[in-house]
Amino acid sequence: MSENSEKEIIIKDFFKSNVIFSELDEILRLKPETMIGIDKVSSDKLVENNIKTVEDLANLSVDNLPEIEDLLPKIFRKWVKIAQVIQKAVKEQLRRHKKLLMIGLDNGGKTSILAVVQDKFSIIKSLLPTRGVKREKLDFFGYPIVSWDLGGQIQYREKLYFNRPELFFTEADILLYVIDSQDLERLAESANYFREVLKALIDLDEQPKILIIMSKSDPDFRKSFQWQKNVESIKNKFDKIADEYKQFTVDYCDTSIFQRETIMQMFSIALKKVSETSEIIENILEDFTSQVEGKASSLVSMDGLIFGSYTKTSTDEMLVNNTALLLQTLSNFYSSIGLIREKSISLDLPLNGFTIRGEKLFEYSDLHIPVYLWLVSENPELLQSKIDYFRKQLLPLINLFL
Ligand SMILES: Nc1nc2c(ncn2[C@@H]2O[C@H](COP(=O)(O)OP(=O)(O)OP(=O)(O)O)[C@@H](O)[C@H]2O)c(=O)[nH]1
Ligand SMILES: [Mg+2]
Repeated sequence: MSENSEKEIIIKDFFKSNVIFSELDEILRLKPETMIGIDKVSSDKLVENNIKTVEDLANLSVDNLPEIEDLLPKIFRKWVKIAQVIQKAVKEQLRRHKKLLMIGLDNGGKTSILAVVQDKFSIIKSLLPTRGVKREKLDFFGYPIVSWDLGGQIQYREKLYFNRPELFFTEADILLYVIDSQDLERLAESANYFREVLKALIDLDEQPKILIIMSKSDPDFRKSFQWQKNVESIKNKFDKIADEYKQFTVDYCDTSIFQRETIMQMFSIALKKVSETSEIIENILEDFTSQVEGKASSLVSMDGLIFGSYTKTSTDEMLVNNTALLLQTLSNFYSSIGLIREKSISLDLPLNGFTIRGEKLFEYSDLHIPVYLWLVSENPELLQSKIDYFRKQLLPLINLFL
């Protein structure tokens, strides 16, 4: 049993046995009567006094409790103290997860991006607008990440998020702000929403890493002049807003749900921004590339997370990363029809005079996700003598990536 689930069971012990919750943070929104020792009548009294949830109870001060008819102060104080213990345990638990906030106008493509990253392609065409906030554990990269997908319809933007910003915008590690690159008519509306979000973050003294995603940059549209114009307008507008609030720097990525690799690359950039070890990984890849006389290298997990790359040009970067992601997709397909996964995957391009090769280095996390080291090289045979040396250096850094 993992440490996480042990703690969860301990928290559950504070509640009556018929209480069911699937997500940790639901606990704080439960009614007081769900706690052991609080009867329905007393709970109703609390609710009448605006103490509607475990969290409301925890937020009271034991030294300054309101007077509630028929409720002994001694008992009331005990409940508050227990609620505070629960609140602390839940918050500690949640903090261990990286929190990923997905924000943007309705219809922007937030929920679709989260579906693609989890390979849930079949749900995309039946997606409805997200109602309120949808929290989900991304059981994907092997790291503890919780996504908070904030439905972008106007009623939530106006009535929910900014009334209690502390419930939504605190302790986020990454903010992905999604703008529909095909819908410039709503650019001003989106920019205003973004500004409101930044203001809320500043008020709360929060500073997540921010990535602006220009969604719906589909392959055909991306080739058009219109796309270039739209991207330029978006960047102009959002750079200006970021300039107003100096503590934030923003980066841009474009994605399309029709090209999974654009979404994987976007997530890789986002996670690298919060990783403790990504810079060291990239230094090691630089050393590796020079020792094996290669052109470019990249470290990629079998589910598509790019931990780091070393390349001299952006063309080489696209070459190594796109090849890795596409050949790995092929390898996953082979594996799905029962073939044994090869330790080495190679693509020769003799007319261009080089080879792109991926070597399996190790597996990481409880999910045993394989990680491949990719190299673009004119002499791929130089790789073999060095691989063990780099395997040893890279494994601990991958385990500590997030
Ligand atoms: N062409 C294209 N359409 C997309 C893309 N991503 C999402 N869509 C479509 O855009 C629509 C809205 O997508 P959602 O993911 O539900 O949007 P959302 O941002 O979650 O919307 P709310 O939940 O209301 O905030 C759906 O019809 C998707 O199929 C994309 O990359 N390209
Ligand atoms: Mg949605």
